[in-house]
Amino acid sequence: MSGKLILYNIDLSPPVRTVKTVAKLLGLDLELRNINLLEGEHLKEPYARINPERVVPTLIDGDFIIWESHAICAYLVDKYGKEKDCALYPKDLQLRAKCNQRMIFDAASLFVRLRDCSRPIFFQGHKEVPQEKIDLIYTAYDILEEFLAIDPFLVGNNLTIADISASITILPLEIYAPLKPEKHAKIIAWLKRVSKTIPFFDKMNLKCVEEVRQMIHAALEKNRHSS
Ligand SMILES: N[C@@H](CCC(=O)N[C@@H](CS)C(=O)NCC(=O)O)C(=O)O
Repeated sequence: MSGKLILYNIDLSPPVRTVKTVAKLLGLDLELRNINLLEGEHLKEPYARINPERVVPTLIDGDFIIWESHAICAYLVDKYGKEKDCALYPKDLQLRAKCNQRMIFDAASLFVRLRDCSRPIFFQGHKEVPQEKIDLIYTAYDILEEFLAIDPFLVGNNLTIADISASITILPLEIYAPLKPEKHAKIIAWLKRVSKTIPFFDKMNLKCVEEVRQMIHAALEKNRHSS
């Protein structure tokens, strides 16, 4: 390694926690540099120069800069994974293609639905989450149930970075659209399986999700009382 890996961080961000989870599974140390999103630190220099998309996380490895949590995780496994870590991002081309597809589902469907509920509450003073947005989350859950119809994980029998990213997105999505045991039994069982497979999963995530839940409720309350 050319030096310490630097990760631009905010604990409350699911994509950041995904990268931290993968790095920890690989036994990598990260130097965390906190970015205060609520104060707009990510929109200004010097961060805006490092990452023109102005989102976290961003990873710096020597003179190499990469952002987008899924791309970061794939890079970390490819570059630093040992023999025992290979299954996290399968080398078999078809399994890898499926893993990429599931990660893009997380980035383009699950995370976007989460962002579309949260941003208007924190940045546009919205007083409630429209039912259409909640319905869209439930549609994404239905698709995920189908992904999990046969195999225990999103790509066959082993945990991959697709499971890590999607499960970490689902936890806060549940604040808006709770999973229903009668409809989402496979997702519920899969979340338990992921948390059992990653010994620090609950510790890494549950407190942060609770904090986000309280922030959302407080922001909604404040927005409802302002004219
Ligand atoms: N698909 C990206 C999403 C990154 C993202 O949107 N991160 C949020 C924090 S959870 C952010 O930086 N938001 C700032 C903004 O939207 O202004 C990833 O997985 O890294």
